[in-house]
Amino acid sequence: MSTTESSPSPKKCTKIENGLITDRGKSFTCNADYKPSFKNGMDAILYARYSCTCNQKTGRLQCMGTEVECKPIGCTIPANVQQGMTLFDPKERRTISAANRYEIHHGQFLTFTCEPSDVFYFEPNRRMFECVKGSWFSKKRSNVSNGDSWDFGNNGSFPECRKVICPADYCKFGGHCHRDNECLCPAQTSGKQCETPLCSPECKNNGTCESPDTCHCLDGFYGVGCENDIDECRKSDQNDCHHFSNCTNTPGSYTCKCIEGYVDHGGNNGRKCAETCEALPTYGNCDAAYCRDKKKNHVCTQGQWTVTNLCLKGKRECSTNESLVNEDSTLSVSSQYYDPMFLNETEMFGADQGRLNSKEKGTSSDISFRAGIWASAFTDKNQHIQVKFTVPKTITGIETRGRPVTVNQEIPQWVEEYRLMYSKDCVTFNNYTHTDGSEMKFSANVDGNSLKHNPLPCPVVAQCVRVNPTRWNGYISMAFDINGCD
Ligand SMILES: [Ca+2]
Repeated sequence: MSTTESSPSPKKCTKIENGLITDRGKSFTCNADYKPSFKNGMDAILYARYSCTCNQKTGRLQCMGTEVECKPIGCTIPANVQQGMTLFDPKERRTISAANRYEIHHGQFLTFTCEPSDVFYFEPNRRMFECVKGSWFSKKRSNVSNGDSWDFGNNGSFPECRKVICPADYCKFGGHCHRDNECLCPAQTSGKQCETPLCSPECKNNGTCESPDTCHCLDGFYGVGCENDIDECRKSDQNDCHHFSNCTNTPGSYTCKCIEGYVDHGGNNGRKCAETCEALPTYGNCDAAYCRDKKKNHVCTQGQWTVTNLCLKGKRECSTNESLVNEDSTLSVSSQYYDPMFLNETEMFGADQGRLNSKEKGTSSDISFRAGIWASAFTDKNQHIQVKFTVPKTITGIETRGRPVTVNQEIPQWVEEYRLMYSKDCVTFNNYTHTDGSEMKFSANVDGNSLKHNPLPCPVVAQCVRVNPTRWNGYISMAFDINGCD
C-alpha cells in the first residue's frame, strides 16, 4: 500500500448495510429478508466467494469488481398479485395438486409466498415469469401474446410481486397480514384486525375475555371461565378479617363479622375487632364491671372501657381479700416427697405443709420432722397442690413462697412459674386464661424466702383451686395461700 501526503486517507470497509462482511473482507452475507446484489442492479446470489475487495476511496465493498449491497427480497413474505394471473408450481407437472394452482380473476388478489429457494412459474395472461430465489424473472415462451401491459422494469422483477402492506401492529393476537390492510386471524378472534378475542366458554362473573380463550377474572374468582369463587375464608392470608372476627365466604368476596363480645372498631366491617366488656366472661364468672384489661389502666364500666389511673383496689368483687387457705379448707397434692428412712411418714412434705404460714420443725433425721413446705415426689409438670373450700369462694389472687435455707436445707428451692386451675365442683377444672382463651402463666418466686402475690386480673368463683408448677428452681417446693372472699 502506498499513499502520498496529498491523497485522502484510505477508507476501510467495516460494514455493509443489512449484512455482514466476512472472510476478512473477501466475502459478505446479507441479513434475513435481504439478498446479495450488485450495485448495477444484478442479483449477486452466486457471486464468487473470496472475490471481494475494499474500495478504499468509497469505503464500500466490491466483489468481482462491482460494488455490492444487500437488497430487500421481494417475496419472502406473503405477496400480493393482481389481475387475471395463474400461478403454477413447477412441481405440479409431476405431482398434480390443485392446492398449488391459483386462478385469479380481475380485481381479485392472490396471496402466496415466494421463498428465496422456491421456483414458481407465474403466468399473467399467458406471459410467464419465474420466481427464482425470491425475485421474479421474465421467461421466454413461444406463445406469448402481445398487447398485455405488464411492466417488467426493475431488472426483471415482477412489479406486482411485493409484500402485502398492513400498518405496524395492525393484526392483533398473532394475526398475519394477509392482504393489504387485511388480516388472517387466528382461532378465537374476530374483527378486521383480529382485535376482538373470543373465549369459550364465555367468561363468567363479569370476567373479561383478555385474549383468545383467556379470561381475566375479577378479584375473588378463578378458573378458565372465571366460574369459581375463591373461598377467601379458607386461608387466613386470603382475607383480612380480624383475629376476633368470623369470615363468611360470598360469591366474589367475603364478609367479616366480629365474634360475640367484640365490636367493630372504626366501622371497618370486622377488619378490626375490639374487645368489649362482654368478652370478659371468658375469665369465668367475672362481673365485667369489675374487670380490667391487660393494660391495667382500663376499667370496664357499664359495658365500656374507659382509661383510668385510679387504683382498682376496692373495685373488685371482694371488698376485703381474705386468706382462704385455713382450718376450714382441705389441702391435697398430686404427690409428696418422703424420706426413705420414714416410708410411712407423709406429713413431712405433704399437703398440710404447703400452707403459707407453715414452719419447719425438728431435724430431718427425726420422724417428727416437718419441712414447713410441700415438695412433690416427682419433678414434672404434672404436679399440683390443691385447696378445696367448703363452699365456692370468689378468688382474687394467689400468694406463694419457696423453701428457704435452714439448718436442714442448705440450698433454697422455689417454683418460678405456675398455671392456675380452678373448678366450681372440684371435678371439672379450667385453666385460668387470658381474654383470648390462651393459658395464663403466673410468674412466681425468685428465691426461697420472699412471698409472691399474683392478683387475678379478673376474679373467678371456685370451690377448688390448684397451683400447677410449670418451672422451678432446684425442686418443686412451695407453700401457698389463696386470697378472696365468700
Ligand atoms: Ca368468595
